[in-house]
Amino acid sequence: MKNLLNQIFNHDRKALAKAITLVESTLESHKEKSNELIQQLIKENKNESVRIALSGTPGAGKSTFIEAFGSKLINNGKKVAVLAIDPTSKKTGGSILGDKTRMENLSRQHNAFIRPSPSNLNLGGVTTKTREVILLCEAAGYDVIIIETVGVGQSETAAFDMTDVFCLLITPESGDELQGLKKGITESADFIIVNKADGILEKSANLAVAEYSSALRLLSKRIDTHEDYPKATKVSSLTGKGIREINDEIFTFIKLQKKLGFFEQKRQKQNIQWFKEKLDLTLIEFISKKNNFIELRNDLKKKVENTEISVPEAIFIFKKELKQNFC
Ligand SMILES: Nc1nc2c(ncn2[C@@H]2O[C@H](COP(=O)(O)OP(=O)(O)OP(=O)(O)O)[C@@H](O)[C@H]2O)c(=O)[nH]1
Ligand SMILES: [Mg+2]
Repeated sequence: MKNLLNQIFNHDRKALAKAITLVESTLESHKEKSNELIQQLIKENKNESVRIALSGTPGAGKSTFIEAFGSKLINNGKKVAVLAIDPTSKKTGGSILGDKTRMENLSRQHNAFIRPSPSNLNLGGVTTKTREVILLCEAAGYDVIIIETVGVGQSETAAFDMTDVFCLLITPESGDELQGLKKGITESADFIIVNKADGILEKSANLAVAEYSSALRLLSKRIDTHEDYPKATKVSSLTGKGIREINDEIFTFIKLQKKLGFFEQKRQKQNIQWFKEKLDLTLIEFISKKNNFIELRNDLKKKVENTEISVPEAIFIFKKELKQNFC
């Protein structure tokens, strides 16, 4: 274990891949080793990383954006890891893999690490090990971690809960979504990036940025960021126009968040959130493995289905049984 840890700290990519496979494993014997690894890693890791979430509807240009932005980061001397929280990965086997063609330059770079999410999904349909994988990547020297997620409910929330900056990538045509997006934007995004601001779409991109900017000014401000955020900006991932600007914007934001104490606060909150999620999952896993509870659960489910008993009554019976077993 010590050996593997040292190799990771020495930026050994093979060791990193091996460690990721270990933490993603569901085997009990691997779990213990994985915990030991993460525990050591947290103690010894000195890396000051930035975790960025990039969310957007399918086809918004996320992979193309990461290709351009990631290459810029590498040119600036950074090491970049790209991970995915992808609710569709079960079907496609991780669309990010197929996407490697869209991240051709990046995937060839020694300082880039691109990893699809595994297909074993937890109850919420979101991979449970992304946090551990982030920590491993950071220990291996990756100082910018990009989490790509398709903008649908749970995976977006999961990405928000484990990153320092949340970027929402949209296309110029999605102006109509403005109303619907409003609530979600204030809750999560720090940057709204209008992509595809080139060719015939440039004009509508300008318009979209103006519309979003004025809409954002009217919204009530979040208390976990400086009042200048969220910000709307435009970019062309294809031509690279605006990539330098968004890069500067993101790092200015991080600096400000650190200065105001929000950065540390957010990470602490996320750690607690992680603990709660893990604990709940462990409890559910533990209880659902006990045969009598599975039987009781199925029996009560049937009775609820047949309207023999009400839901509160079913829960009451279940709780009584739990108490008898554990108290
Ligand atoms: N004109 C223009 N096209 C773009 C730009 N960025 C992406 N595209 C195109 O949009 C399409 C989708 O791009 P992707 O990068 O695969 O989008 P994605 O969001 O990763 O898509 P999914 O992984 O399927 O969710 C491709 O045909 C890209 O070439 C851009 O800045 N300008
Ligand atoms: Mg993609």
